[in-house]
Amino acid sequence: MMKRLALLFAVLALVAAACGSSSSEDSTTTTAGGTETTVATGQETPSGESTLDTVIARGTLKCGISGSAVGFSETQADGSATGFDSDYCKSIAAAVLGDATAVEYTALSAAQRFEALKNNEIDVLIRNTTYTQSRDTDIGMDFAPTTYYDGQQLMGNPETLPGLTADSGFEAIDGATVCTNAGTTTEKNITEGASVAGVSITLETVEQFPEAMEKFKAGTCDLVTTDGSGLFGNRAAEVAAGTPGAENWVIFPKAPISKEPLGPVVRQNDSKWKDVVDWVVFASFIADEHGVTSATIDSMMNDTPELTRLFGGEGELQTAMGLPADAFYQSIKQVGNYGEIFERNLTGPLGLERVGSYNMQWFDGGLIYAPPAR
Ligand SMILES: N[C@@H](CCC(=O)N[C@@H](CS)C(=O)NCC(=O)O)C(=O)O
Repeated sequence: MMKRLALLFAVLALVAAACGSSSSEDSTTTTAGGTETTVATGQETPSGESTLDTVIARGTLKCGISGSAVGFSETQADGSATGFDSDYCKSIAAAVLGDATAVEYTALSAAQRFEALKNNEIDVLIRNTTYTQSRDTDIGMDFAPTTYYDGQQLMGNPETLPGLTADSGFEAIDGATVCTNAGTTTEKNITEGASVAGVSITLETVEQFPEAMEKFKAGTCDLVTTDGSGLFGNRAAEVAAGTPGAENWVIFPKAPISKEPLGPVVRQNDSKWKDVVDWVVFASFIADEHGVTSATIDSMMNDTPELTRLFGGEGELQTAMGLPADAFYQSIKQVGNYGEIFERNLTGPLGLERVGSYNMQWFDGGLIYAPPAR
């Protein structure tokens, strides 16, 4: 009898330990790559309230950005930021707080970003971040709609790699030292791609992508690799800065080696907040779809019943989400629609074309598609 009781207690102890280990979902574990972290999968906000309540009570939005991603988020001397990603921080602040300037930016490296979100250092992460299965599940994030459909490419200098052209492929990188920043899909894709193609590379990772650019210019790295938009932006910036030969740097292969759907990220299980971030993005898509811009919104906001609802008139749905009725009017009025944000940050200054890319509206052959506002 005593033996059976002892066995029962031993089994119960094991069960308890197993239950205990499930609560260790709250602990941080480093993946094999050493760059991404697994975070809590349970309640993510400190006191059980939605991040929406926290942001409203604080009166500012804490937005995690890169701060050094050309065209996407570049920190300015006064602490503000410019770029496609940081404009979405502003759109969220305009919607929730009525003020696009009510944003505190935190510059984060790729390797730091998910931990910062997990630790409530930021309310939303908008940092060239690719939506992947592991980030959505194992790492405990939730992804808002994709705002930029990207793909990974490489960049090289044909003066040091003779014969390199935009038509080159993996064969051109055999034996090369390839540099990128750590904690990214980039390092995984290039390692996997080279192995599948049967070529051998030396991968060197740095903390921030600008360091990879410095090594590339110094000749320590034969090639750099990241999202195509990043390569395009960096090359344009170097040409503008007068870096000798930068205009001849080759971005290849023509067909990117991966899919990199980039967009805002929130902590998982914070559905009220995710709805807000989702619909700020969708509102920018719908305004773009109807040609409603920051300049035309006052005259066009009642052109269709959907626009009337979306911008706070009859049938509006924003107050039911915990937002002011005019939340999306403020986003568009203060920051602009999707096309304006794209043009202002990417096409205008860098020559990154939206036309012909997946970032066109669905009716123009692209993937930008918002559900109906009703
Ligand atoms: N989209 C990839 C790559 C993200 C990434 O780090 N992109 C570079 C390309 S521009 C970047 O943001 N660099 C700026 C920095 O390192 O601060 C990911 O989510 O892992």
